[in-house]
Amino acid sequence: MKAHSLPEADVRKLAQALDAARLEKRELAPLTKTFGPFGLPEAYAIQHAGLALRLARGERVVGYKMGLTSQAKREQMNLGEPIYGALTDVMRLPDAGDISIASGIHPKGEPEIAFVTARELRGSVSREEALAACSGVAAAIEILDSRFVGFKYFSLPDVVADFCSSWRFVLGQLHAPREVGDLPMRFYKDGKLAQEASSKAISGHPADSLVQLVAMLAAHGASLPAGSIVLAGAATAAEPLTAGLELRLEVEGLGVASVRATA
Ligand code: OOG
Ligand code: MG
Repeated sequence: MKAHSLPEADVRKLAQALDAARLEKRELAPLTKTFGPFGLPEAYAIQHAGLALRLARGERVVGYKMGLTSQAKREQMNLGEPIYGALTDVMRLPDAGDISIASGIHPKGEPEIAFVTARELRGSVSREEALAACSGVAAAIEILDSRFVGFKYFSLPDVVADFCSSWRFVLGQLHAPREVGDLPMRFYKDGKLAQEASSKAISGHPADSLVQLVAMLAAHGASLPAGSIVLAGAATAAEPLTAGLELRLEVEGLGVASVRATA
């Protein structure tokens, strides 16, 4: 992993604070406010230490998410550049299933496209190479939850340290890889259209999120293993979950993913 300037004891302490907040379902003030400022290399080190805590409890990494890959999300969060976080097996929900709001803090859902890789990807790859390494693509809903107060006013290092607000995700049916560069995406709340965008809102082309992820992993001395799930980032702003709400994403040519919130 890239060098960072925080003592390991601080990295562990901050990772444990976030981990405890998540498990106890309570909000935390932004770490950069309570602990003091730190940069992105430190933030990724905290995220990796938090992941180690989860792996020690038996969770398994199943892939990665990219975040802030669309202008709509960068504006909603008032933060400026793409970030990545690990996804584990316990974050995945069945399609068309339920998620209890009370099992989180203040969850939101957002419309995404997911890739599944069949071959390892490493270093600097082209969009074509990234797509050629995929065995599947699907409509996906990411359900974010931030451990920070009010889900707002945090800095890029805060959100990276906090697993990039990862919490749960849902994949629709997997399809064979296909052209996904400009697909209409419609996000419905209880059957009413709430958000709409082209898939090109995601990094200009969702596969470019995959390219960027592989480059960011390489900067941390890692590759993207075969069999990874990759969330390319939301095409639009996220929608808060409320009890009883059904979120449904339709991606033209790629099918549907849905989830229902319960109290
Ligand atoms: C950060 C995570 C952003 C996306 O798809 O853009 C993200 C946040 O919004 O809290 O997952
Ligand atoms: Mg997302």
